[in-house]
Amino acid sequence: MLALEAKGLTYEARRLDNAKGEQKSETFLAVNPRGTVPVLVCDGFVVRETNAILAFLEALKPDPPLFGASPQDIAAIWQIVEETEALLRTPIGSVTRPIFRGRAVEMRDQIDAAIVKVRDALDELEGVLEGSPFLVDGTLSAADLAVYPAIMQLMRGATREGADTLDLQVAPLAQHYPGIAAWTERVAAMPGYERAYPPHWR
Ligand SMILES: N[C@@H](CCC(=O)N[C@@H](CS)C(=O)NCC(=O)O)C(=O)O
Repeated sequence: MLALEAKGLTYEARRLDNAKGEQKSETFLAVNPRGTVPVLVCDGFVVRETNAILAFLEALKPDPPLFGASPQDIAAIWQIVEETEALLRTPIGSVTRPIFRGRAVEMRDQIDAAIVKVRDALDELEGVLEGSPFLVDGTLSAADLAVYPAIMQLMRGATREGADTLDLQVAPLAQHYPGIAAWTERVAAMPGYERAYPPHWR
């Protein structure tokens, strides 16, 4: 949805509640047999997989580019997009899932191991964002849009009840990672950000 906003495309957002089985309903499985989100439907054409959706939007509306223009920028953006899953989303999920489920105390060993990997990745991002407003070439790109939701997920988890019993050392973000904190504010200032913000995250 952030990419749709960045491209200035209009869309209708539909939220599915997986806990209520909505992603496995007959209606949704007819759209995406894998039952996963996100899914984009454009003029009856269905695209699943976040990165496939981003590539589709880039081809549909090249301006403004989210995947760069020079070979160097294109490579740098794809590198971050590809690495986000392994280096950020997976360890962040290992930290936040137990917190969201109220199981922080019993899952402490898993969280302690994962937060080390998360902080390594955050150190790297901080190094880049100390000297640049966005991750690649000083301009908002798919790299920022891939990393941002993962960081927000981490911060939602780190400020949840129960997280105070842990030693995450990530919140407040501005205290631990001022460059990343300032970058989150720049992303949040983009037009349409409020529209794209998941209502159930508030
Ligand atoms: N690699 C896929 C992952 C999709 C995915 O697993 N989405 C989660 C929500 S973030 C989901 O739908 N989980 C429910 C399920 O797998 O049944 C993508 O980036 O789109």
